[in-house]
Amino acid sequence: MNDRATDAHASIKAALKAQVIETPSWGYGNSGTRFKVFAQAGVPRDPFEKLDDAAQVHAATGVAPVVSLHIPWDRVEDYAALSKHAEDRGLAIGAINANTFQDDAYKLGSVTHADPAVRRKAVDHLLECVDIMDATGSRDLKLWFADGTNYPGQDDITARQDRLFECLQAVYDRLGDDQRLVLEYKLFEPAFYTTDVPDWGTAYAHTLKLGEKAKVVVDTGHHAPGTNIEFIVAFLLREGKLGAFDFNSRFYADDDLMVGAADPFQLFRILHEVAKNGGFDPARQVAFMLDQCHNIEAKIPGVIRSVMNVQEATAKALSVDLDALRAAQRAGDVLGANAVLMDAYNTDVRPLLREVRKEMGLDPDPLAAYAATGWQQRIVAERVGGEQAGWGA
Ligand code: PSV
Ligand code: MN
Repeated sequence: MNDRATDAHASIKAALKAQVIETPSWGYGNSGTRFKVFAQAGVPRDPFEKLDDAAQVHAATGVAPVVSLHIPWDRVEDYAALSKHAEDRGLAIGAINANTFQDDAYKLGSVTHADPAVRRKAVDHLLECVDIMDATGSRDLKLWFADGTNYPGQDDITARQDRLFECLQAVYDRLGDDQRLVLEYKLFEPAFYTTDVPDWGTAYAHTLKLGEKAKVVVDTGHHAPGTNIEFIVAFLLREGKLGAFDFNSRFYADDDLMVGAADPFQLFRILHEVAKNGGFDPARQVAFMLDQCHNIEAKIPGVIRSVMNVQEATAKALSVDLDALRAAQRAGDVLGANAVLMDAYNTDVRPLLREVRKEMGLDPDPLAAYAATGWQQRIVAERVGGEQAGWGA
């Protein structure tokens, strides 16, 4: 290796060691489609046990020390105790995901509902989530609204935007100095005609109006097929409005499959924009979260595999020779520029990641490391009785 290559190698390794991937509490619980939830043996029965499983993922990978919660699925009596439970296992509480989509009152919407009493109920829940952030040290309130309409004429599109903004403003005003509101968009589902926050433009406009503490969440499964997600990422980063990712992969709609499973090249292209635009710098405060459901695969190994997929795409993205890329771009060398990018994508970064893990004092193979702990056999034997956690459907 020449000096330049040695420096690049060292800085890629440093960035990989510093990476933080946030895992979702609901990924450890039972889940399924709207047709069937398949229960698995050993699944957690409460949020404390979910954190115990998340700690296994962190122990095996060394880069997953943060766990997002979902309220009410993770509602507990004592949030300080939950936060302490996390801390004792080397974890921290990440985003608090609000839920205004599973109550009968929300049939026609939550924060966009025509009835002020329903909007009040929704805002009260969002404010409860901010209280939970205070108690757990969480930085981010993550908002996704199932709000929308199924039929033309059902409700007034503009009035719904007005109601949405008014509610967002009330919640934004309650945030502490170091807290943020991150707004997630999704093209459709459960509403099929209009959705009130369907795309990044709508999320961007609302967060821009709200202020500095409001950012956009890009859930990779929430776009129309063929959407250029890396463009959205580049744009939001440029505007300082990229708050977080919800990583998962999709073949059809919001499939919530393991990130990097369906289209690893897309994940690489997205993370290339992140790397090129400084998005891995902790000061930019981009949260790299998973939002997945492991319906048929083993859950803890499924989360570990997902973390590894993000690491691999990150290592490739960090391997792009940006000087060579920019030189080719300036020269109008279309094929040369494309080749620089493809060289990085086609690099086998697995040996590099094994090296990184060894230097972090970890087993180079996280899945083998997890299997060797015997944790899976232990939870299957011990977690009997009680009600297994699920996503509440
Ligand atoms: C909605 O589809 C979503 O992506 C949001 O992030 C939710 O909070 C999450 O899934 C879990 O339901
Ligand atoms: Mn999501």
